[in-house]
Amino acid sequence: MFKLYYYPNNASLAPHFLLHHLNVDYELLVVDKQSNAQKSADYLKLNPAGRIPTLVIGEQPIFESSAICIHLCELHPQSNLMPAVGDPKRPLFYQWLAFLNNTLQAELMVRYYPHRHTNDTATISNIIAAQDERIAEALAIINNQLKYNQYLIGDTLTVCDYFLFMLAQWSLPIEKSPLMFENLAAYLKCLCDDSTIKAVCKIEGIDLAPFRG
Ligand SMILES: N[C@@H](CCC(=O)N[C@@H](CS)C(=O)NCC(=O)O)C(=O)O
Repeated sequence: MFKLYYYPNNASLAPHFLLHHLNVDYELLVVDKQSNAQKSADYLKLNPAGRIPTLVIGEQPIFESSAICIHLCELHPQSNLMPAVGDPKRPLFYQWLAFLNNTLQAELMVRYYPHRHTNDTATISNIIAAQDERIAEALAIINNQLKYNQYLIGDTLTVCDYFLFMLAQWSLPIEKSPLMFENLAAYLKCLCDDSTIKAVCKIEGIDLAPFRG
């Protein structure tokens, strides 16, 4: 039994997609971000970073969404959601997951929590404007990769696609939204028909209509 500490449409979304796709027995435990429950003493025992998500497997808590995804894929190699060791696509899998988690997601975090990156509130709008450009640069790189690839790493779905869908959803309100990139918009529209994405977005109350156009 897996326990996923989550909040709708947060960094728990990619692990949630994965748990659903793997058809494993899992329990969802909401971390009430509105009351800052991610900083409560009990939650900090599981995740000292005080962030969402945390996955608990038996007695073992794991935090960091990409680490959770990799671990779940390793527990379920038959799912083929991560290329096997020795597969030439394996390093590309690491490359793209790192790009998504350490570049695009990191830029989005600054974009949505700008007050954490300045002690002068007058500069917040400048931070947001700068981040919008940096996010657009990352989306352009992804858009280019999708020019000749059905999925991020070729012709099969991997956990990178679930991760990208999560970040694309977060990026929708940004000035140059993912829907303004031709290949990316077409890819996201197709992903909306994925049974896992449909089911999990329904559970988390995420509207897929903007992707469908
Ligand atoms: N690198 C972490 C980031 C997690 C993260 O920042 N989660 C956000 C929600 S999307 C959060 O918990 N924010 C609340 C806070 O920072 O207090 C991951 O990918 O798991």
